[in-house]
Amino acid sequence: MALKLYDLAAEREEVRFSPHCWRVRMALAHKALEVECVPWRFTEKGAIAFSGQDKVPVLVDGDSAIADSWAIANHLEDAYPDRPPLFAGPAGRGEALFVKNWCERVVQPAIAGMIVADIHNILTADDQAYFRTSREQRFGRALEEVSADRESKLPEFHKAIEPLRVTVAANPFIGGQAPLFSDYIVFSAFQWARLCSAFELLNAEDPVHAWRDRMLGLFDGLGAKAPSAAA
Ligand SMILES: N[C@@H](CCC(=O)N[C@@H](CS)C(=O)NCC(=O)O)C(=O)O
Repeated sequence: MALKLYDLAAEREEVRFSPHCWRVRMALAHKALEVECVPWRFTEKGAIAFSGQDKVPVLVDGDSAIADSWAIANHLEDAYPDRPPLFAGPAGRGEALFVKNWCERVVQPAIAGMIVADIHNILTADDQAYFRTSREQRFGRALEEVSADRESKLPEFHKAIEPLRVTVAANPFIGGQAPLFSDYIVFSAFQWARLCSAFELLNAEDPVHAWRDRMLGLFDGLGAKAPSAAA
């Protein structure tokens, strides 16, 4: 039976922009597992209540429902050991947790500060109301104020991603010669930005730009072909 993934959708249903869902899409492609992606919106909490929580991604694999992108990656690695590995063994799994935490604590908040108003603008009317209220509570000010003057935030962002820059300048991927789940985690933050917003985060000569291009081309251009709301 095909796996089923509840995947965050914009007003245009084909635009799937969640960074946490993208990690899972890439991980499934890495393991060459077929998946049915079910569009889900922020306000459709009832549709994923069976998973015991209220966020996507949620993966349904047979009788199991797994929520949380990290738990899903671990499930895929353990349930499909004969498929290409997502982690470089147990130590690699530990190191990938560092990459996840760095991405979620440093990279994603910095990107959110630049694109949050654009995210709002691509949602359905119901989701816009929910997103504005919940995110303005989180940021303590209007979404438009958060991402105003975003060009001025780029130098600090470029400095923050220096560890990624020197890594992908030395090797084609964070995983070394081939991509691993760590690559999918960080790539998905950039994919989120490019599908929601026309604001370019990276200079063309940045090694991170070249790495993002390599990531976009994987799995027959899965990332590159994804419909964007930012065209
Ligand atoms: N730690 C979770 C985070 C999941 C998460 O924050 N998902 C967002 C979409 S990217 C969500 O579903 N948010 C629902 C909400 O804000 O109500 C994971 O990695 O899966």
